[in-house]
Amino acid sequence: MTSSKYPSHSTVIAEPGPIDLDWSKTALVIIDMQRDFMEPGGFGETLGNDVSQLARAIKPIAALLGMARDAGILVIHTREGHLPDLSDAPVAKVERGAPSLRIGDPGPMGRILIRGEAGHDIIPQLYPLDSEIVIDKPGKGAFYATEMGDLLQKYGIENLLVCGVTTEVCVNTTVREANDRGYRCVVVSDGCASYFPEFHEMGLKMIKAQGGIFGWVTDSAAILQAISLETSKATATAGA
Ligand code: C5J
Repeated sequence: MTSSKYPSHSTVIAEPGPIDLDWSKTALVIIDMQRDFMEPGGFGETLGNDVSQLARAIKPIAALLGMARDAGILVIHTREGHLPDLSDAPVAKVERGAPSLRIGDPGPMGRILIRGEAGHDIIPQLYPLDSEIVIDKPGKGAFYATEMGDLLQKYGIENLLVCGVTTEVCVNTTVREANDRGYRCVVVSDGCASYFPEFHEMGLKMIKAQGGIFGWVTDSAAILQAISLETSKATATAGA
């Protein structure tokens, strides 16, 4: 964290209980906000999903992204996708189900879920800055076959604020991977979405159940409020 305008740590109201976050050891992880999942003609729609269900996560993520950029909190974007020759795509993944187009097939936004194609890119509203980290992942989790673990270690990160799509697939898989590696994961409920609202609800419940078996759940307002409360306390103390 590089800005003195923000506190060094804050207590965030969350479930199953509040969590104190040292912002210098916290990264904002934005999972797979790609055109392939968010827009018509991409991977998500080929699977028969209503992609409009995911749009609700954009505004809360944009608010968190703005705060993180302002405060100098490490931002990591992820993208699910495969190499053009599909050498990193398991046959079991490519051949699964009965999609209208399979991974690698040409679609309206280029080849489905292939790195470098328009559909693989992140939506304009949340587009990464050149200075931000973008992790390309072949799987659902952000740690499998990626540099995620090394990067978090390099930056001294202990806590992850996780948002993105979809709640029960790539968000949950990443949180489970991170939890096993010792990271505290705080999942932002309104910054996640699913094609299936009931899976979104259950995906969040699974994380915070049993005393927070995989992590914590909060919302974007609670994070923004925790930061601004601590900031106003610091300002009042400085002025006393
Ligand atoms: C899916 C993802 N749902 N990003 N990927 O296949 O959640």
